[in-house]
Amino acid sequence: TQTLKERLAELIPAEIENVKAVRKEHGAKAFGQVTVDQVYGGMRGLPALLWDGSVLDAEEGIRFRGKTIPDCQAQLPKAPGGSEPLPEALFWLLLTGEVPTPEQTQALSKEWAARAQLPEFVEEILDRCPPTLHPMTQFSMAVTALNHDSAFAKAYQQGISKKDYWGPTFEDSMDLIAKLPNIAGRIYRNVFGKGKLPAIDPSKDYSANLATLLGFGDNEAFVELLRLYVVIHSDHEGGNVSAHTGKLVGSALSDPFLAFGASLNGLAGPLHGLANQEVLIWLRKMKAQIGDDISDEKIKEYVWATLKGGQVIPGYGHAVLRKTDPRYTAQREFALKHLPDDPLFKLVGQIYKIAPDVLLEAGKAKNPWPNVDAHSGVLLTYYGLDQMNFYTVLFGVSRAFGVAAQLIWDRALGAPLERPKSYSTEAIKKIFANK
Ligand code: CMX
Repeated sequence: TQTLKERLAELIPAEIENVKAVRKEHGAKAFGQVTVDQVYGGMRGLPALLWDGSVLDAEEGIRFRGKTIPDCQAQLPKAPGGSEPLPEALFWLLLTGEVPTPEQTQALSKEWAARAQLPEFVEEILDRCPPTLHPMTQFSMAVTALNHDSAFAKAYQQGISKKDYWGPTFEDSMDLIAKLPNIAGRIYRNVFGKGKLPAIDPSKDYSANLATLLGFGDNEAFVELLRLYVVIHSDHEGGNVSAHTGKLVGSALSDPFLAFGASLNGLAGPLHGLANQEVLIWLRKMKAQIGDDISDEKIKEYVWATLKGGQVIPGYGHAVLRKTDPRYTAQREFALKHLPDDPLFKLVGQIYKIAPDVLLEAGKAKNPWPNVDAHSGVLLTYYGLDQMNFYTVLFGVSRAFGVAAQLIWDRALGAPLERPKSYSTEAIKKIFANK
């Protein structure tokens, strides 16, 4: 059967022609106006980036190469006896727009297992980190250090031709994804005193290995959760902080390790990926304050108190979405199937009935509905992974899939250095002085 790299090599020439044709026909057309408010307002809604793996609709949520999360659950290959899609298959889909065969999916599991080992010095870097250093900081350091063995950086030094950039970028991306379970597992075990890291099993899929490295490999339901988790966290179009950062840094021809290390530093922010940690902290505080018998009225008061304290409700709101995040819904459905009576799950469901009305009444947030981070921690906690400052690492493992896929395409399509225009407030005043 054909490998992912072989299939990609077939698809690239046609896509280069496709892009040429689009630019020839539409290149000079305008999307619309750019307002001064967008410059001050975090570029919200500004059409500025090409991103092929996924597109986000404000009402409907994410589609990976045109497929919704339920489509992926129905159509992508699964593990024997499993019902969640395999992240291996999702990566193939993100890169090619096609659903791989079960054999092709399995070949990716094998290839990633074969590439999983870390250089010894990276293991040492992690082992020397104090357990008080945040897991995301450790994660970013280790990923950045993998640049030591980058095929792209080496090929560039040897004078590789621009048209061949995608090949070593692909190799680095495969290595990056393959090595993440060992990095994540090592951080988890070091920080939380969980003993020695077991070896990767080449006969197991990516998520099963990740679960084993974290110490939960015997729990098949947890492995299924990780499969779903990685798929839904993989990609969320190009403008979010982690995706855009990876693309931006990659545009300087920094290799995938440097580019994705930068993505992780953005994901580590509380308004982005760290929100999954913040949700759990917020829930625990709520329980500590209110006790176990939590009425709707008490929740309402707690949500109001958070807002009045000048803080955000973590896990609620979104820069693009205007409805409940389908990634939240997918996790809720998983919970209904596997842990319907879990008290923390019930609490999250209860908050879902209350927080949106409070946010609407407060009148600031454009989207009062929950996002992906409102639900993920509760599922992990249920299976015993209750060290919440580790949660964003799992988001990071997943986000590598989307960022890597676009980095490969960016190099294949010869994407240029990113360099938008900036203005000072004085310059803006001058430009519009007489308009
Ligand atoms: N709680 C309280 N206030 C909120 C809010 C929330 N959950 N969501 C938005 N707001 C506020 C904003 O802080 C902003 O206030 P100011 O005008 O005082 O600055 C106002 O409502 C308008 O913001 P917005 O246009 O609705 O939202 P943005 O596009 O600026 O920001 C986001 C989006 C996600 C950062 C914001 O909704 C938020 O802070 N949510 C909580 C953190 C969170 O869950 N982040 C995870 C997002 C998903 C992910 O990336 O992982």
